[in-house]
Amino acid sequence: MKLALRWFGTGFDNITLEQIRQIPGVTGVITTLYDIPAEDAWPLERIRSIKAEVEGFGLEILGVESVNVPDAIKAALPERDLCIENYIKTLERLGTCNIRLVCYNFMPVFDWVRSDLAKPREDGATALAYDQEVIDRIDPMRIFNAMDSGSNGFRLPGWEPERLAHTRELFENYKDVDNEKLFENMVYFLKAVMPTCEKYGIKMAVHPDDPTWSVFGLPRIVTNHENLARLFEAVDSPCNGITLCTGSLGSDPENNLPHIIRSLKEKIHFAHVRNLKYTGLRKFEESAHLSADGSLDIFGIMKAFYDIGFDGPFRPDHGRTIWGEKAMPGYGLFDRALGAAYLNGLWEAISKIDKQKNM
Ligand code: DNO
Repeated sequence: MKLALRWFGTGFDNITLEQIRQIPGVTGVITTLYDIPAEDAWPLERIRSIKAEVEGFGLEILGVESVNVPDAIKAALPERDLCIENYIKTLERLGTCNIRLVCYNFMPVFDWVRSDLAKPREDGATALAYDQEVIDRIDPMRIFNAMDSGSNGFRLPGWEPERLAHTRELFENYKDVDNEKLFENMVYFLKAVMPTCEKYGIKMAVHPDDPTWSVFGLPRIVTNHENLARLFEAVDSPCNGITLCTGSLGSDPENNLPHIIRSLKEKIHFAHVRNLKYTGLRKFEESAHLSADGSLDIFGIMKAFYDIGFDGPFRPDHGRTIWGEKAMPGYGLFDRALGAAYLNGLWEAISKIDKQKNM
């Protein structure tokens, strides 16, 4: 496995490449061009320059998270084909620069949603949390303000202010889009980009919906094993795969993560490993990565990745905000570094025990 940390780029992230390279075992970053609107093709020069910057610190760009898919594609608006052309240009330029992993999501209007970005925990840290009852009381037109005001002044991934200034119009676009239509639109998009992905060997890794159920009445389809299997059957290419995000898929306690990992195998292009604690129905809080701190068995999850021979990039995911750090909620340095150390430890133990068994 290759261990990575998500980095939002100079000017957007307060964490530096210098700090990231000091986390044991981390050999690369997962990054993006954070300021490019989803509709636009990424300029080749910008890709080259961020790659040179990362490599200057002895790190590698192990993948992009995200090349965002515009709502015009998700909702099949008239500009969809033009947006797909631009998406393909971005893929070609990434391929030219030997960047071969692209994480994206197919959630309408909003990316991940939380009801609280800094919920105090018993240990004195704060963490991201979700409570459906609280979400049900929020006017969807005001959710951007709620997320933005808790962001500590950072621009949150998937919550671009320019785009979300038009929340009402964005909702309008989806008035006739149900789960089935969204699925069709996703298949249309993937079929259009697959030939370019195959040409350059780019793995498209869809991020599961977070949480895995409909929020504000919008459709959501990347939610469980059954839906994923259907997607991989509809667009049958080795480049069509998933970002196995344990926290997102794991928001639904019905999703048996080690089982999903074992059955999806080579469809897993990228992994986000984090823990969460169920606190009620459709209610959870994010916890430290350690299994005992949450409801997910992180050892069982890492063992499943080991057993399928997973050799793609891994990253610790959202952390708590600890030790007084002023951080983007979920993306501070300290708790993600602790998470990375823990994942390293599990991996070393699992692989050494396995090797001893075979001696
Ligand atoms: C949030 C992230 C998401 C993810 C996108 C991928 O912390 O997990 O914003 O990056 O959904 O496109």
